Amino acid sequence: MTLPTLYSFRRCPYAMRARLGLVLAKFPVSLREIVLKHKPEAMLLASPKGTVPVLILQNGEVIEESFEIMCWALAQNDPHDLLLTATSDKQEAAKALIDYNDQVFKSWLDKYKYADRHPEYNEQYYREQGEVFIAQLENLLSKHPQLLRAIPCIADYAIYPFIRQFAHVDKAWFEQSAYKNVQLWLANHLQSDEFITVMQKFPTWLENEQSFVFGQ
Ligand SMILES: N[C@@H](CCC(=O)N[C@@H](CS)C(=O)NCC(=O)O)C(=O)O
Repeated sequence: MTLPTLYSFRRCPYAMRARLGLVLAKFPVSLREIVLKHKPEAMLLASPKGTVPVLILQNGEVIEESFEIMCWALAQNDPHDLLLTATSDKQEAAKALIDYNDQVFKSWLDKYKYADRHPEYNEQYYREQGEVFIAQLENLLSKHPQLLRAIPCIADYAIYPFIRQFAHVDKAWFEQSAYKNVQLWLANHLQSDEFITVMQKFPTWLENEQSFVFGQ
């Protein structure tokens, strides 16, 4: 049986999110690890916008947004209701958190990571803008161990790869910060089997056009 093809880049938080969705759904794909500076022609033909992740289904359908890949994978198999189909208010809350992450937090994160390329403000300023979201997560995590309930849902998995990047910009600062619930939540996810699986290293597809079965 041919598997769907996933174009992926190990260190991209959007691609991590998509791989997490596939692993959580136990849905295997044929993974092609790419290099952002040399995107394969076949990927650009399928998805001219040129971002990873891209999932190409057996029927030729192309899914080129990481959140949609998660939703597609979980729609195939979601024993823990990570999609929150049973609670529409939580489903909306999850979507709102993910939208804020992608539309607002991510751009502050990029400026915090590369503050020297954005001299309008300093690193601390960019970190403080990012902290608005971190404080919101801290508040949610003070109510339950995961963002919207006792066990993780799609929002936890879609968001923590980005919080990991934020924490890594200045680890010492993050570890001494007041965000104790976020620290614990992040540390637990980073030690999880799913995260270890999604961070496996694969040779790039460009070199020998070799794909790897991922997510079994
Ligand atoms: N909205 C997209 C964003 C994906 C995205 O921006 N991925 C980055 C890598 S982290 C990318 O491919 N950038 C293209 C490039 O750097 O050339 C999604 O959710 O999948």
